[in-house]
Amino acid sequence: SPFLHLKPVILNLYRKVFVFWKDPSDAHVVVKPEPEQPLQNFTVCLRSFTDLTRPYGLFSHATKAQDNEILIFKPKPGEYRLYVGEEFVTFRVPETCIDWEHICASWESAMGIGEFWVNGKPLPRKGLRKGYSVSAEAVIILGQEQDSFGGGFDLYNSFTGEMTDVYMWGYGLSSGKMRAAYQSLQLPPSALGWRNLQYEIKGDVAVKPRLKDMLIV
Ligand SMILES: *[C@@H]1O[C@H](CO)[C@@H](O)[C@H](O)[C@H]1NC(C)=O
Ligand SMILES: [Ca+2]
Repeated sequence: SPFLHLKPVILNLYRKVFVFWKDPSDAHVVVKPEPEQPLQNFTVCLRSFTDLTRPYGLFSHATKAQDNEILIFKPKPGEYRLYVGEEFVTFRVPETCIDWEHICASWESAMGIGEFWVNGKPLPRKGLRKGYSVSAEAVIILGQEQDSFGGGFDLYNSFTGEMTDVYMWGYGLSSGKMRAAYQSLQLPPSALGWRNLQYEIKGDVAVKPRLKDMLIV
């Protein structure tokens, strides 16, 4: 597994961002959740800033069996895809000006309901993969879409821009906590957290202080 060679830095990235500055690129960031466990429920949140109009992968959780085990992918402006266990649902979002965009995606196996929140507001819920369990032995990568375990990137599906506030929980966040994530308020303990992120940068990604005109305090 790529983790055998992972020498992760564990850092509080508060008020910092990853700058994915090369386009196209195979650059990415490997992140490691704690604990690693099979998931019947999850929530992933992150904030991104880009002027890309081509497709790109933001959050890619792949196992040896399935590369799109959990995937948040933007095929074009105004659309996000949430994949769970190789199936996906599409969430349509208003096309906005170039600004920071905060998203949270959650899924619960019992009913197979997926939620997608953009800038603190929910979109109509959609269903997929009822009764499924997301496998724990995964590689989680920011800024690329995996087509094989830990790799198989399409350089023209890479993310270029800035990313911050990446979190993952092994349960569905309440509406109040979804809004709290958008507002950068106090959040419950998470499997992946921006303030204690276990990560390794691969390639042309820089850690920089966030710019002052960022929307959120
Ligand atoms: C997943 O979420 C459902 C609904 O909130 C809950 O009933 C169930 O116990 C959760 N499963 C796990 C393993 O946490
Ligand atoms: Ca894939």
